[in-house]
Amino acid sequence: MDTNRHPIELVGARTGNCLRVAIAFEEADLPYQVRLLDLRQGEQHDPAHLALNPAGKVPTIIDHLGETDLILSQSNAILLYAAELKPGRLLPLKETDRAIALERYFYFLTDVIAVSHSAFFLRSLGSHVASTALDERSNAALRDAARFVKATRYMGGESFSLADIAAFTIASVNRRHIDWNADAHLKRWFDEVEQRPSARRGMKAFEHGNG
Ligand SMILES: N[C@@H](CCC(=O)N[C@@H](CS)C(=O)NCC(=O)O)C(=O)O
Repeated sequence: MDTNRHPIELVGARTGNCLRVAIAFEEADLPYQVRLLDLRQGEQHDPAHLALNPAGKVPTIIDHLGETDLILSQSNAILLYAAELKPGRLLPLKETDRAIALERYFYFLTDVIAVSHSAFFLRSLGSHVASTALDERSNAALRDAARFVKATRYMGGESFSLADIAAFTIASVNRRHIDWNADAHLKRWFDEVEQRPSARRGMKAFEHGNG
């Protein structure tokens, strides 16, 4: 663990957006401290949290840098910040390799995760036909990612990257929609990431906080 910096405060709950951040901090060996909010109790709308994130959402991080604190929301911006703090840990150093890893990262964010979130929202409104269609679209994109891990060990190339973190959290949530017997490459990749210490620790970060 990097002990030369203050722990980053990670305000969140056990949701996919927050878990991605925790796994990224674990993988990058960035010290962090979880502050749990109870979303069901509406703690994200408490004035203290709204002062940090006026949208009333999680995750939000506070990086205590000394004179000024960096307060950052948007899980995917936080992941990119973590990647910048620890070059080579979450994205490849070589530009062309990094471009491919980012291409895959955005594939999971936009074609899989965003579509799945839209389906969830529509279902909460009672629009079952539309939500089922979007779920199928998201799951098909996830299954199609098998071609990435057929070509390389990880989703974004030969090294573990943000692409794997994005893919892993949504694959965990939707694991019952994947026919794991039908694609050995996807299963090999998922099993490997699931056993990775950063993923194991990150997935538990919001159970009781981590510090
Ligand atoms: N695009 C934002 C989405 C943030 C978001 O919607 N967070 C959810 C939890 S995953 C939340 O705070 N929900 C509580 C609420 O909307 O009241 C991100 O990636 O961080």
